[in-house]
Amino acid sequence: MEYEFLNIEEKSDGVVLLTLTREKSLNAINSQMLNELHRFFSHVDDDIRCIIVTGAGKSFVAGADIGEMANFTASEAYDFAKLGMDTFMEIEKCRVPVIAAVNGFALGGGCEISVACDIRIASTKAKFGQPEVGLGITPGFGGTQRLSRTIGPGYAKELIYTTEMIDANKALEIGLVNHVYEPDELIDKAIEMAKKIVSKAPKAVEYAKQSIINGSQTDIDTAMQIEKTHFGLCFATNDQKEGMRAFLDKNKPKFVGE
Ligand code: CO8
Repeated sequence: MEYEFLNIEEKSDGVVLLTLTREKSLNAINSQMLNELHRFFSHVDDDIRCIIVTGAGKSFVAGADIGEMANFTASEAYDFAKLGMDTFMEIEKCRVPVIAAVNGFALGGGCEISVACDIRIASTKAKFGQPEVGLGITPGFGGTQRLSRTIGPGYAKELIYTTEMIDANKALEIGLVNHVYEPDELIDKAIEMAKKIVSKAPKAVEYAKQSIINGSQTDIDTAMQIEKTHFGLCFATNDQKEGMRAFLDKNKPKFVGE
């Protein structure tokens, strides 16, 4: 598929590096980039096992495109927010894990897309923030919801109300990112993590993701039911037989993804 603002690079073992390439605008998200992201994440090929999202140049994503939004009517803004939310939901619910490798500015919609990913790692150059209320708007791509579910309402409110930008170390301290690396190590570290993930049983990873995502959005009894269902489904896969046989035979499992 052809994209103007996405570069899709297939690494080995089903790991894909998706780079946002609107570098002149610091990868600010416009409608076209959103449509392209939506197209990619709504049809993730069966052979893809883990996706890494990063930004070209010095920025991850410097937010939604302010030039495009400036003259929106209320109804156009609603439609833009809906497209962003639908797209980020595709990322959150993507069949395979998505790692955000945050290489620079992750502001507004940029912070929001990172939080829609399963795991965030950052370079020492990363900067996170939610500048929206300084522009007279609220976060509109899920930021008021996912950020507080990720770092708790206290820090989420502080970031959103003050618009203060934080660096990678502060992001690490508040649990917004899992690891911080030197800029030239970031993608290699993301690939290393992705390769660890894809070496495990694909269906088990998929079911674990579904249990975490769906379970975190419901009450604990329903969540446990979801976990039980996925746990049970694992026992209908060949990979469960292979994983346990390999352990008992003291050798390495060969997972086939079924
Ligand atoms: N939108 C459009 N263009 C942008 C954006 C953006 N968000 N960010 C940067 N750019 C452009 C600049 O205008 C500039 O373009 P040009 O060269 O043509 O003048 C180019 O990128 C380079 O930017 P700077 O010269 O400003 O680079 P600096 O290194 O000096 O500064 C900053 C970098 C600090 C990142 C600065 O560019 C900045 O503050 N950008 C805006 C950040 C921001 O406020 N982001 C939040 C946007 S709002 C949002 O994301 C809401 C999401 C929900 C939407 C809901 C739908 C209704």
